[in-house]
Amino acid sequence: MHRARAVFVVSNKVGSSERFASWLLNKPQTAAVTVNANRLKSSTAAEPFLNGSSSAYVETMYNTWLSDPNSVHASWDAFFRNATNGAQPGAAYQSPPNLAPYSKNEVPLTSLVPASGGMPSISAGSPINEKIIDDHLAVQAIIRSYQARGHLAADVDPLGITTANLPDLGMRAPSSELIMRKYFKFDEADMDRVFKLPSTTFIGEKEKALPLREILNRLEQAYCNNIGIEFMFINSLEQCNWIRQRMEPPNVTKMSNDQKRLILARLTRSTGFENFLAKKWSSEKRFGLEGCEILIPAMKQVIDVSTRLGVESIIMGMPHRGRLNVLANVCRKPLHQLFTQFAGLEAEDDGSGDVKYHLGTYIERLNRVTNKNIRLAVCANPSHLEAVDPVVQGKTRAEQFYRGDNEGKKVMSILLHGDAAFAGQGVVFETMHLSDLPAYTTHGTIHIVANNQIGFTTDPRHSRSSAYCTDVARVVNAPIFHVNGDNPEAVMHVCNVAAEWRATFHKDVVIDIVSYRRNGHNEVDEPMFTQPLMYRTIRKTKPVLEKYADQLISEGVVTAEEVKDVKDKYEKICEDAYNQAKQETHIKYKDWLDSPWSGFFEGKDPLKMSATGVVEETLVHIGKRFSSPPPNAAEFEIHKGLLRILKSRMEMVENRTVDWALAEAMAFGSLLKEGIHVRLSGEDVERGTFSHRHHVLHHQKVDKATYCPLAHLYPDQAPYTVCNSSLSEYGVLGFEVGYSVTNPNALVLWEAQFGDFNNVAQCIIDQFISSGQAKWVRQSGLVLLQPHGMEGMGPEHSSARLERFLQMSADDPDYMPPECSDYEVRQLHDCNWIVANCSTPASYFHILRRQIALPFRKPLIIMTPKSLLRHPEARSSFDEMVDGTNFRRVITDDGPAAKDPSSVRKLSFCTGRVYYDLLKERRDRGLEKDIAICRVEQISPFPYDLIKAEVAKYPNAQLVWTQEEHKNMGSWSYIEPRFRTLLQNQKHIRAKSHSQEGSWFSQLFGRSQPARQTVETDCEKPRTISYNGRATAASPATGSKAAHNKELKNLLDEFCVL
Ligand SMILES: Cc1ncc(C[n+]2csc(CCOP(=O)(O)OP(=O)(O)O)c2C)c(N)n1
Ligand SMILES: [Mg+2]
Repeated sequence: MHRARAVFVVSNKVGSSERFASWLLNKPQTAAVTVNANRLKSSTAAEPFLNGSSSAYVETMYNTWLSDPNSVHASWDAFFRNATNGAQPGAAYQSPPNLAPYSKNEVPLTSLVPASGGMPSISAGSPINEKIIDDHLAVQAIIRSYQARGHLAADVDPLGITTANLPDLGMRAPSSELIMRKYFKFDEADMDRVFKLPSTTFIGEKEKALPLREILNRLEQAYCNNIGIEFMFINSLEQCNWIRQRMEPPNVTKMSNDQKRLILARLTRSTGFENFLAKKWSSEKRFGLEGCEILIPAMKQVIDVSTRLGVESIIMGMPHRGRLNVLANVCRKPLHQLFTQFAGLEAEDDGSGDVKYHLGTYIERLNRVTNKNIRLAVCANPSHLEAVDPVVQGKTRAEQFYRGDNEGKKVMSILLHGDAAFAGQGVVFETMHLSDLPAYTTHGTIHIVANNQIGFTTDPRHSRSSAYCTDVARVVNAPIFHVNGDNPEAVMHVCNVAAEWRATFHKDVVIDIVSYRRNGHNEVDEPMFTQPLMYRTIRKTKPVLEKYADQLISEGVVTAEEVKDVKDKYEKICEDAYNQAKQETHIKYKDWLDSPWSGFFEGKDPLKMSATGVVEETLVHIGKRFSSPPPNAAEFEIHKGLLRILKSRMEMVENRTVDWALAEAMAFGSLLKEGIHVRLSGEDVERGTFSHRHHVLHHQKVDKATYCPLAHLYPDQAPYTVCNSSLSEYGVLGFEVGYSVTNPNALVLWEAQFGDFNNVAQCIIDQFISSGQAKWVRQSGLVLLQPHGMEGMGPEHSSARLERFLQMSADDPDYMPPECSDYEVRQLHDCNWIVANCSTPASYFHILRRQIALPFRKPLIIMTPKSLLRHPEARSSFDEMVDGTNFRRVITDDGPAAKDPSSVRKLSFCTGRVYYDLLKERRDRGLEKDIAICRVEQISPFPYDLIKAEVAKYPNAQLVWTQEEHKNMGSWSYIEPRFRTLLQNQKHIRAKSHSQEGSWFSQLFGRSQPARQTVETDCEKPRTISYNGRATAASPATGSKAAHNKELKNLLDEFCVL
């Protein structure tokens, strides 16, 4: 608010009724038409429409008339002619012909005539007095002014300070006079004149006209009391009227006694909870809600109304402030579970856990007010403020999707924000921009800002350049309600309206609870260091519970005894839970899960993976459908280039081969057939950045007529969604994380336009994808498709920064897991994510399908190709995809080198597209017998078992890792220590396997070790692996094509050195 307020020269605050009365005092009149007054020779008193604000207009008209009398309206022409011809004062004006019938005017004109002022009276049929029109226009302008800018004068700050650190505390919002009335002058005598109300106001309720005094009174009440509303920027008149209808009529915020008692009870719990924690754990950080305790009753009110209007499930995201209180009093999470978080107990289950004010929860319970069942989830979130916003939206969208809730009537989201973070974090904007996109909308989010007018130690004037912390919401036309957190009834009214708004228009809405922070940023912080004056005021401010209790006692709604009784009862509840918590010996992370997958894990062997190959008939069916134009091809005209693409696809199907796009379509299609929902999201994914995918065919003559073949493969298939996203990485990737955690039986993929851009979403990658399961026991099978490859396209179109993903892989480089039959699945089970760089379409097909074949879910990061999409050798046969085939973590050489391995002089490992460069070079130089190439398709978790066998197969070969990335990038720093471990371990394993067969294995896995192949080598000293690739660099790729080619040549030359 600081900016809005600072714009005006503020005067000492007076009561709202005095406030508007003060500016009604008559000011000296200024001369009406100054420049040409003499020439007009007409008295302004006798021509009253020349007064005040219209003078500039009259002057302009006069000057225009002087240059060309025909250029002004006939009425002005007559007036100026009469005036310059010396008409008597008051006689110059001649009314223009009446253009509109008066039938709609239900107020007799005579009643609108001013009681005094010496104007001629109106009799039926006589011309309308100009002053009446002007005054009406002025009143209309004032009404509009209140509607548009009343919020600037509203009394929404419980501390009554303009900004947190203004020295002259006690300053209040600028008066209504300055904001709404500056350009309109009325006398005290005008106050009792009746004015007809325009159709754009509802202050009159059933009355069509009101005295000016009452008009102003009601406008003050509606717009300048404890609620400030921003809504006039909304483009829809219907929506503006809807808000006016709910905010303008007198007494709209009035509550029944029962409602007041309910607010008091909820406020008692909210306050009591923080007090209890403060008493028991005085030096623990909990980011308490003190100063904004009304947040809890506010959320409950939003939930009550939304439930009454049909919502059954609410997904919430919120930051640290008041989070424990929300879990306790909004979600009703068992208090003893909350209290055990303070006890420093060990966890019973796996994971590294998170601090207590980040954990999520999921609760299904009866809403006692509406008597309906409701599901409430608070998403776990990281410290990174606002990062959870898109995740909540994705989860909400997914839940709506699975329930078939296409309009968002059953599932909705609530996002809570801090004032500083809401204004400062760009992801808020990105999330807002998803709110109305067809494949991302959640049909309206209720945003609640716990606006304590401070961010850690920073005042608003230093933390934002906008008037309000909520200005970001204006971009999506969301109405914004600023409300004084110390007026509980005003807060509840705003919550009612916001919930109804969401249910009516299914659009975002913002409730900005202006409040304060009674303590420091956390309970051990000293706020007086930085905000001494603000905190002096805070110390003098009574807690809202006390204020409200006093109010209700004085109104006779409750007695002091009742107030005490409610307080004592809650304290007893807390005390009992505290004692129960003391009995606990362990905490369970599972108690804090925000997305339980009921039924998914039950009865499953956690190490049993289903097959990923598919019967040929299915491949053919999907291939043909995917290669065919729309069924109504005669009418549906697609682009000629696409016809060619479809034709070549069909030829591939007939030849039992696939390219990248076809393999992807077959993976998606076969999963859809199996009832797995597939969703592919990202920038331009429908066509594909590289124009290879074409999942949506566009009619060339009919706008918006499209056809998506994969959505029409089988009559009973699962739904397929492919959607171009907004140009956002952070927001959209967060969204897909949320979508992916909702249901394990879905393949959710996000594709970066180029992998290079994934770092814009780094926070989501770090905070949710790589660490989410460890922190919150929440699994996600999300797939990140990352176009990657050094193809001379410069520093920002080459590298998905594979090294970063690998660095975050949590497998220990010094530990080589023992071999066993289910090695692959065990490794996958234990890793935090999978990182792969596939070199063949079949590999891509299998790894996508494996995501669903796994008995658990892990994120999958795939480096995907660019030039390989069309590379003639990057094709796979159906033979590599049919029943009985599987994902090959490592693709070994099967050429001449493999026929005589002991003669091979070099074994080069590599991953991804560089394989094709190596293949060509080896062929061109006739080195196929001398160099073996082994492709590592799954880089992490590192396939020790397969690589070990491959190393052993070529006992006399030097070992090399060839990569196209720079040395400090790509896979080298990941694979090098693992190769070292593997090469050292070979001897060690063989020695151990004779003496202690099975013992350490059974300790680890609880059963005896399966038979395994031991590899004999002649090496006494461990072999080593050397590096072949680009040198280290700061930038991922050169911008010079020549330098690129030179670098590539060097690495290929080096590759061939024997
Ligand atoms: C992205 C990010 N940057 C910085 C921080 C450190 N930080 C934690 S709380 C906080 C202040 C937040 O202020 P506000 O949003 O107003 O919430 P409040 O604490 O006042 O409720 C900051 C800067 C963070 N958690 N996340
Ligand atoms: Mg704040």
